[in-house]
Amino acid sequence: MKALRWFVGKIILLLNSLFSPRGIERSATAQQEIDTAVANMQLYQFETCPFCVKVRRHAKRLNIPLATRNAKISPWGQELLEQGGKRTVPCLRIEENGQVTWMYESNDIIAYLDKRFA
Ligand SMILES: N[C@@H](CCC(=O)N[C@@H](CS)C(=O)NCC(=O)O)C(=O)O
Repeated sequence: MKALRWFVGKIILLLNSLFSPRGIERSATAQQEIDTAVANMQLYQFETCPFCVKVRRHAKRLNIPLATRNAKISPWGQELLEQGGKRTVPCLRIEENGQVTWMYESNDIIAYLDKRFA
């Protein structure tokens, strides 16, 4: 089962890199504003989780440099559990005006990114 999961994970990563989405283009100024706005967000994720791949691909399509934190590696998994409330990925940590929001659910994250950056 573990070997199968490893194999499927590798296939997901291969397909993801073969069919990598093209990012939208912006003026240097507009891109700079986006880069600044996204600097207070981090995506807690697993490399081969299909829901995480979906969010990462969407971020690539929107051309936003979304920082990722591998929740399988210490201390991110523990931090996600303790501060977010559960270890499920993907989860987007958003820090705004000193307030932190932990957003779970890939579709909600994608909708949020669209609202902010599309
Ligand atoms: N409906 C969720 C599904 C997320 C999900 O099932 N994530 C799995 C990884 S692919 C997970 O975090 N499972 C809990 C765990 O592995 O601890 C979404 O779309 O974000």
